[in-house]
Order: sequence, then C-alpha cells, then structure tokens
Amino acid sequence: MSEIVKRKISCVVPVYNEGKRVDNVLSALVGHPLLDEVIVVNDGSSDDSEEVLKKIEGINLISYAENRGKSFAVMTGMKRAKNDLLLMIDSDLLGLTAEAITKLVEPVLEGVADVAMTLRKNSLPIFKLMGLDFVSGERIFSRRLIPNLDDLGKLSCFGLESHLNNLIVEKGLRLAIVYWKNVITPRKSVKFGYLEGTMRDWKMVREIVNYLGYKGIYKQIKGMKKLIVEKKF
Ligand SMILES: Nc1nc2c(ncn2[C@@H]2O[C@H](COP(=O)(O)OP(=O)(O)O)[C@@H](O)[C@H]2O)c(=O)[nH]1
Ligand SMILES: [Mg+2]
Repeated sequence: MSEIVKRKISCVVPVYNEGKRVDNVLSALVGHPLLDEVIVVNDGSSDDSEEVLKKIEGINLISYAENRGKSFAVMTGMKRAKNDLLLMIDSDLLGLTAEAITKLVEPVLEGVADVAMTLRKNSLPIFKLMGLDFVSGERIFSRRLIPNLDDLGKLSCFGLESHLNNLIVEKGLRLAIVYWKNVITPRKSVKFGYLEGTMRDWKMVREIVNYLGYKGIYKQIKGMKKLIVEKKF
C-alpha cells in the first residue's frame, strides 16, 4: 500500500453463538495496524461466546442479555465507534487473516472507492457470476453513509445489508468488490444443523424479500452493479 491517507477505522463485530469461530476471526482483527478499535457486540448467545470473548484482550466488548438481532447489535456497536470509517466483519468467517482485512480496507483508504465489500470463496455461484454478493456482511464505509444510526435498530435481523445497499445506491457511491479467495462463510446448515439451518436460511431470504420485494432486489443489484469501480481487488 503506497500512499494511503491515515484515516482511522472502527471495526464492529456482531456475535451470536459463535464460541467456536469467533476466536480466529478476532485474532485477524485485534492488533491489526489499520484498525483503531475492535468493538464486539454479543447479545443473548446461549453458547460459550461470552466466556470466550471475556478472555480476549484488546477488544471493546458490549454484551446484553436479550437477543435483539444482528441489525440492532451492529447499530449498538456503531454508536460506540470513535471513528469516521466503519468496518463490519461477521464473527463466523473461516480462514480470515490480517491480510484479507488489509485487502478489504485498502480501496477506501487509497481513495479508489467510497465503500468496499467482499465476495467470498463460497459466495453463491450466481453472486460470483454477477461479481457482487449483495448480502455480504463484510464492508467498510464512512459513517456519513448512514444519516441516522437509530434507523438500523428498527430493521429486521437481516435487513441491515439491504438497507445499507439502498443508501449506497441512493448516494451513488463508488463501490469496490474485494475477492476473498480463501475466506469462507459457513452455511447455516453447518452452524445449526440441516433442519434449523434451512429454516434460518429461509427466514433470512424472507426478511430480505419483505424489506425490498423481488423488484426491489433486482433494482438494488442493478443499481449496485453500476457503481462498481473497474479496478480489480
Ligand atoms: N450480536 C448478534 N449477532 C448476530 C445475530 N444474528 C446473527 N449475528 C451475527 O451476524 C453474523 C451473520 O449472521 P449469520 O447467521 O452467520 O448470517 P449469514 O452469514 O448471512 O448466514 C454472524 O457473525 C453472527 O454471529 C444477533 O442476533 N445478534
Ligand atoms: Mg454467516
């Protein structure tokens, strides 16, 4: 990275029952030279996430007992964030490294894009074909993207990404897609077992469709595709 402007980054990590996976994710984040702070929000996990998190030094841990969904958790973390640049990272990623984080934040730090988001090794084939995984949870952007953080708290658990996408399209921001060729997001059936995993997948799809509608999804993808910068990352 040659001439990057030193803009400080606050990283927000939502955690819900990720005791098995969160340790590795945080080891890629804590102490990363480009991250100023790592804020972790754990709400109502019923596994050992809280115990695992309490042992990790160098994080800013926010915990509350009631499970209020990912959107609310991310909003809570962002309200605590000190910096203009906000980086969202899911806590269940497999194979995450400090280099992958550098690769994701670089386009924004270098001023090539306003927003950067990932396309992961196991993003759906159709997303790979499109060159856009519009539901990806890993993104970096300026907090100016979100006029009112409280709006996030009102979204359904998985409405967050769709809401942010709408704001990106509305504002016509330059979008970088960063290919993470070694990072995987585990399928819900792996995390929760086949039956519960499938039910949760459908719930997520329903929430996105309820929020955007089928036409809205098409419009959003089309709008985002137009904003993707040419340079490959
Ligand atoms: N704090 C918090 N985090 C959540 C909640 N639901 C999901 N997450 C986290 O958000 C990220 C994405 O959720 P996940 O279930 O993996 O969705 P997927 O990646 O779209 O399949 C993971 O890091 C989860 O731990 C929640 O209710 N509260
Ligand atoms: Mg996931």
